[in-house]
Amino acid sequence: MKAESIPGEVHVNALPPGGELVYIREFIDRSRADRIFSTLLREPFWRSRTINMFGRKVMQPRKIAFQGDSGVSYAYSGDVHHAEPWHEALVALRTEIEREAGCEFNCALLNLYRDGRDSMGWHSDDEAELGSCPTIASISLGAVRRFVLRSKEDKTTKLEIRPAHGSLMIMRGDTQHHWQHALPRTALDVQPRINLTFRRIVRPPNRAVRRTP
Ligand SMILES: O=C(O)CCC(=O)C(=O)O
Repeated sequence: MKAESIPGEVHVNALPPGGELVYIREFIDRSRADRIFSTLLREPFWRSRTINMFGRKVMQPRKIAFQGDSGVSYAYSGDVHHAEPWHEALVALRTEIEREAGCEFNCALLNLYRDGRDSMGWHSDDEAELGSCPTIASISLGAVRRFVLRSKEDKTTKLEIRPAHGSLMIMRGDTQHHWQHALPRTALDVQPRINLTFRRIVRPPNRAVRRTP
């Protein structure tokens, strides 16, 4: 399976046996996407984090930030993170994404992939604090990278998307129950990419932490 895209088109991919992925190629117009990308890239809030894997501390291959409403916490990368205030560039964007997705978000995880060596390993966004069928809305900015999904039931069943600069991808329904996703590293010479994933924390984390390599 492969989702091809043409400008402005909306793709809705059913993900049997459960879940749905919506891809909107030109959710943010080019000049605004350029502005948000270059503003966020310059911000000092990006952090390198370690993750505990099999008793060892490993540096995560990307930089991250976590922003949201006051008092929101999220357990990931081996720790509980408390939301920093929303960056002004994300405030209007959040409302537009909520309108599109038909639900509300109270936080966003920001990922900065500096080059092709930065990546995100296979995982599902299935932490208990996101509730049982979370809607995850993901904005891509900057370099185009491969975003891949694979079925948990049959790991050879895959879907690949190359999210465009300014695009929006929404995973909803049972997607996190049946599918994992990843952003693989690449040997290609690629420029930085920023990804903003808007989420809704529905209950406080219980320190059962997400470990995403
Ligand atoms: O950078 C991406 O598109 C993937 C981000 C992701 O998988 C996550 O934040 O859970």
